[in-house]
Amino acid sequence: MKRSSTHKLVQLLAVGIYGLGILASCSSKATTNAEILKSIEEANPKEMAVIEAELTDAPLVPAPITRKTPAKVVVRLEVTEVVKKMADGVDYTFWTFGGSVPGKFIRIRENDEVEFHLMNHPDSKNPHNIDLHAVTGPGGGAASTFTAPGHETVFNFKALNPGLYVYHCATAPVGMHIANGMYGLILVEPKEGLPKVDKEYYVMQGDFYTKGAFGAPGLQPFDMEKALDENPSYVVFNGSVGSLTGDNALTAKVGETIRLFVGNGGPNLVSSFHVIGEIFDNVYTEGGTKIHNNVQTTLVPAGGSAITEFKADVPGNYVLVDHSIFRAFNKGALGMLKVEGGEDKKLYSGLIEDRIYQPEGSTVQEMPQSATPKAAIASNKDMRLELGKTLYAQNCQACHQAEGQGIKGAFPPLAKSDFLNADVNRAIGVVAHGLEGQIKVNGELYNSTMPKLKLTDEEIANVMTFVMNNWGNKGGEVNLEHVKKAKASYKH
Ligand code: HEC
Ligand SMILES: [Cu+2]
Repeated sequence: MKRSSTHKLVQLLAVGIYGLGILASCSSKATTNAEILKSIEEANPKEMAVIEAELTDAPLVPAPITRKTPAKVVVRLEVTEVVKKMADGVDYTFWTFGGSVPGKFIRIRENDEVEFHLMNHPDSKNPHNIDLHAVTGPGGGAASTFTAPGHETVFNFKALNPGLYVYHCATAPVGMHIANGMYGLILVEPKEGLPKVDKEYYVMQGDFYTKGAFGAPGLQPFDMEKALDENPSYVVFNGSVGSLTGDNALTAKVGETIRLFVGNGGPNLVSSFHVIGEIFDNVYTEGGTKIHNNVQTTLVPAGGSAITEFKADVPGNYVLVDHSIFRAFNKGALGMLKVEGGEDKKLYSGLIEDRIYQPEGSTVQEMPQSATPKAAIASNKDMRLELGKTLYAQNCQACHQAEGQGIKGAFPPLAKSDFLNADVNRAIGVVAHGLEGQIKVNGELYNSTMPKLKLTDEEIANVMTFVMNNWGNKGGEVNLEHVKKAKASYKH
């Protein structure tokens, strides 16, 4: 204590003289003693604190760094090879930094000196190493961290550049190690820290290559052919389909500021990261220092990152996607941010009106008196089936899929649906009113939202007749009477 306070005094004196010198020689630039002291401390810290790094699993990130000086930070990261869920009913042997995909989030400060320990669990079948893009040095650390199962390697590095960096395994075959999930993010906070926000989350995209197609059940092996063709069966956030939906959704309150640390492990695809219904106020493009304002979609390269910030102004569900949109709706790259709080109708009104639009000269003019649109009326079951087929393609197929098979974890099947066949009235009600909340279909839980669609009773009868007479459902005809009754008795 005493020693360091005398040190301080000597240093302050030195700073004082140095500062006077600067002030005398350069009057245009006001430099305070405190600033000079700080810069001296930065350059040669006296006694560096030794800190054990706090590591977190996605979507959580360690707390912001409040230290004003660099420290010696000890990072211990353990590689394990584990079987985990890729999607409902689909398993995969992931190779992980810390037990899950993406790897643990590491948070350090510019000029920190990191003592990095890489442990490879004795049960692993492969050697692994680590290349941290935040490291200046051969292989980003890979050259010093080749670690056989049951071994631990150690190396030190100094975090020279602030930014959000990807780390990944770089053991041959490199592509396969990355394709199996060996990547994560390390944040090097700038000396001055990042501006305070209310919520911070960790989201990392990756593409996966399985022998079976999307949704094919069971333990799926890695498919080298598909990886070479860059034709993934899965593109997901945080290691699995549904990792950020339903109960796993990110949350925020109206008025809060949100920062997403977004990474892309690849191995192959570039992400067009977008949050449906939000505009990023700030994007630290490619995880660097430059901030772009008012961005809709930001590119996150394979092996790259971005930091996005926005304020939650309007309550509702916001969907995180790779805007290469088939990946989102058909391969898993879809997450959810639930924003709760009061509405401000000035910012977003919700639907105010839905009325018939008939431009002048429009051909739809047979019933000028009527407020309802002219729709084809089915006079028999065959006609219902015919019309229902088109209605299905236009209104349902995007979610429930062409053969009514649905998408596991997101959209329940209509094909052989026990939910549907057990109570057709209830199903009609679902189509007429929409549905929110948890339901069980063929043994799978769904906890999502089916929107209220704008269909007439006639159209509902047709599309439901079509659904009931296809894909192994129990048949029958749904007519106008059924729809009216079902609507009247519907409660959910
Ligand atoms: C935007 C996506 C979407 C569209 C479009 C959509 N649905 Fe759904 N549907 C869902 C979701 C999600 C659920 C489950 C809701 C829940 O979890 O509470 C669902 C549930 C259902 C169910 C009950 C569960 C089952 O599998 O039997 C039926 C029946 C149904 N939808 C029929 C239809 C029909 C018919 C159409 C077209 C007229 C349609 N849906 C259009 C998303 C959609
Ligand atoms: Cu590896």
